[in-house]
Amino acid sequence: MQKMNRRHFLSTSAAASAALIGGLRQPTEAEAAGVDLTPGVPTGVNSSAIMEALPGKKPLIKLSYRPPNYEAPLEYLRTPITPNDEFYVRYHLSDIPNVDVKTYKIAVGGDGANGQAEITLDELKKMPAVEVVAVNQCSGNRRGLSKPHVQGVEWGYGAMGCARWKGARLKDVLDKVGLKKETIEIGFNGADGPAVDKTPDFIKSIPVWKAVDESTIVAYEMNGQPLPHFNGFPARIIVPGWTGTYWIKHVIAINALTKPETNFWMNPAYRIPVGKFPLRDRFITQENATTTPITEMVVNSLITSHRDGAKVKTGKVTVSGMAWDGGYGIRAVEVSTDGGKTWAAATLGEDLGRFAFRPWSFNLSAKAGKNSVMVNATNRIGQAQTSELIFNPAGYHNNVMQNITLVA
Ligand SMILES: Nc1nc2c(c(=O)[nH]1)N[C@H]1C(S)=C(S)[C@@H](COP(=O)(O)O)O[C@H]1N2
Ligand SMILES: [Mo]
Repeated sequence: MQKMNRRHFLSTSAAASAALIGGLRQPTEAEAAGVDLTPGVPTGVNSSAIMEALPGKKPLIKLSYRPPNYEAPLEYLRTPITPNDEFYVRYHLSDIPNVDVKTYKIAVGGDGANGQAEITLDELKKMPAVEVVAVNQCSGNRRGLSKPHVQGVEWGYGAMGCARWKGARLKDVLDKVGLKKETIEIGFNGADGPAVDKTPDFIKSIPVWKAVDESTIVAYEMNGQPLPHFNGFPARIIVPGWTGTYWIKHVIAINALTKPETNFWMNPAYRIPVGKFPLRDRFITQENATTTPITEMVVNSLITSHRDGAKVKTGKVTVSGMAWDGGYGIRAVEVSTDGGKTWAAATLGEDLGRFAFRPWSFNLSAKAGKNSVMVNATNRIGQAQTSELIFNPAGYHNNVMQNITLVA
């Protein structure tokens, strides 16, 4: 299988933009022949994936069309802010309506609320606005790399992106109704629905302490623009630090709950084994003896400048990428060129806040032949990446240090 080089990438994206007007474009022959879209993902999956542009998007790696699951190729993750038309798309349900802003409203209530309210988009925009730069990463990002192999969408490295989100604080939205002291969780529903009756509606909840955190918002802007349709137009929940599953798109209901939300998407879905990951954020009302909902992201990094096996010239090579975590902030990124025996500090780039991608770069001297490059990020509470996969049945939280080979 041929590697997707820069030239190939540019020519296909130009062709794709030209073909965008008509909606879904046909893959080019080269794409259909199977470029190496997500290095490391099993061959069968790789060969069935193609680059395809959804309306309003540049070509993304298509993993499924109904529901739409499209990940970003490495090239889109080279900047700390991911452009809206390059941002990945993840859905569980196939019936995704085009929301009409004239009739759109969010119903706020639930048995834990003192009252009920309906909030239009205009009203949401009139509330005090806040901005937060935050990484949206699917819990299943890198699932395709899990060994042994697990069920679910075979994501490579690109089920993530980082954007500047603007909206009203969820806390202020909840203040419109007032919370009873018995409230333990805040639940969300979006306008999308299942295409077949047997798929449960996608409803998620978060603990009340996370809901009233000042960084948790109901966003209507992404990078200064209205949210793209496929990223939740006209409004979505942003839960900085936590994986994308809670970031409900096209949100139409926000409910204060006095009992734990029990639907399929809270349990058994989106669960991790208790005690296996070094996480602080707990979701106690959902915990049981063996599993707990996935919450904050684990500290992680990605090399975005080069693919595994990339050809380089001997001498100075600058390797760069992104690092991120669950909101403590990145303290250091280190690189090893001797398989992990010794490590040297990478240079950190612009700090867009503790929830954002932190760019890093490192100059190495490539010698003729194979050059190993390993990367490890550490956050401000001292957590670092793992060298061995922490296996779990859903393939979540894969933060194994990358170890790529550059060939000079
Ligand atoms: N309404 C709705 N919101 C949703 C989902 C969904 O299926 N429906 N999927 C969630 C999951 S699992 C993820 S990872 C993120 C992905 O966000 P994105 O599509 O904007 O990249 O959306 C979340 N919000
Ligand atoms: Mo997800």
